[in-house]
Amino acid sequence: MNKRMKISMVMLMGFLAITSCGKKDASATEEATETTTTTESPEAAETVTNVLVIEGNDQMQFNKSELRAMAGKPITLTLKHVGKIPKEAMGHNLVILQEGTDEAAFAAKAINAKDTDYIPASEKVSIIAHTKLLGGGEQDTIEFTIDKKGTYNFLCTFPGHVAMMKGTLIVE
Ligand SMILES: [Cu+2]
Repeated sequence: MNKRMKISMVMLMGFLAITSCGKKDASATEEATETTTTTESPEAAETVTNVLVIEGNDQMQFNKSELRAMAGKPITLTLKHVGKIPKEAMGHNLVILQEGTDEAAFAAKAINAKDTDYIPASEKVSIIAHTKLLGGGEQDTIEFTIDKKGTYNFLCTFPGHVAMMKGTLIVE
């Protein structure tokens, strides 16, 4: 085998190793996460649950309809718009409402709040927390704490999106 061939063989093998490794790593991590959550004590699990990540896409969907967090501890929530359409046409936000808020009435008021990115100033008391309005490729992280255990509705207030983009945040 001449030197040049050897080099290209080594490079090819290195490339194969990287690509196959990447796949292996991903499944190994998943397995590891599963085992740790089952073996860890409930106290240890609590510390990881308050980091929430949710995605919105160009099909007007969140990738989760249920989020869970612990009461009385700071919650870090990241909304990622994984689509490509700008916010003027496919804007997404995530607004968490106080318990007992009439979601339909809230969304109807939000439609008229274009100047404030569809966050209606008159309804501030009904809002626990909200992200910015995002376009494709953008993301926003917010931090808030909910002391009272309960089930809180969340929604995207971009006009028309609430029909598809809503869910519940369960605080335990
Ligand atoms: Cu939306």
